[in-house]
Amino acid sequence: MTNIILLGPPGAGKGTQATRLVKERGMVQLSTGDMLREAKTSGTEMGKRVAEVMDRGELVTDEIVIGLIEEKLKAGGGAGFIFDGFPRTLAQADALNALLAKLGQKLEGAIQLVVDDEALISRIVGRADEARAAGLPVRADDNPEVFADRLRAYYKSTAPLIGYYYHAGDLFTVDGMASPDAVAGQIAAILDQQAE
Ligand code: B4P
Repeated sequence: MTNIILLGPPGAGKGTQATRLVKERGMVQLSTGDMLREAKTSGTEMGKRVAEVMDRGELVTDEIVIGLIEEKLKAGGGAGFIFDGFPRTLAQADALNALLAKLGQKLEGAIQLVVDDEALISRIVGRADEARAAGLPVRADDNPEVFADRLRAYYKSTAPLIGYYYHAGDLFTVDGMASPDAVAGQIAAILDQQAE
């Protein structure tokens, strides 16, 4: 089993790369963003609380997110889990280590996608424009004002994870400014090297 984290700011391409890894390697994507968007549409009290927080560009509580991940981990991970957008805080990182240990598993690495802030903003605006043009729903948090708050939350709560995984000897860095194919190539090289 190869369990990896895709780490990076909002719009870095974590979801894009995770989708490819599912197709190409039979891994299982655990996207907390997708899980929370699903919870938002459920109409439950929890879903309503989640919607308010996400639409402001803030982070949902560790308790909710860790609970969602724990449930999915129990279902099994095929060739391995891809953690997409999780962990986003140090408490979530500690919880993930404990959950994997309980299953007799471990993490092979955290792959950091490095993208500069300007490119992130233009990707998010681009995604919203594409959805609008196709008549699809636009994510409530994909607008420049909320995006600034998402980025602030990233630097405050999630960026410290880079040091956390670096000190654990688990950090790999890829150039997330490259094309999606080139980014996928860099990730494949890391995974193949780890498998040797
Ligand atoms: P997420 O759903 O995780 O959203 P994201 O970080 O914005 O997306 P991602 O990095 O996956 O970008 P994507 O591939 O889609 O989180 C949304 C919200 O949920 C958070 O703000 C928070 O409120 C909540 N949340 C989620 N997880 C949480 C947690 N663990 N704890 C607490 N709260 C949590 O790519 C974006 C765009 O870029 C796409 O349009 C894509 O086509 C384009 N793109 C991708 N790669 C590219 C490349 N190489 N070159 C050019 N464009 C590229």
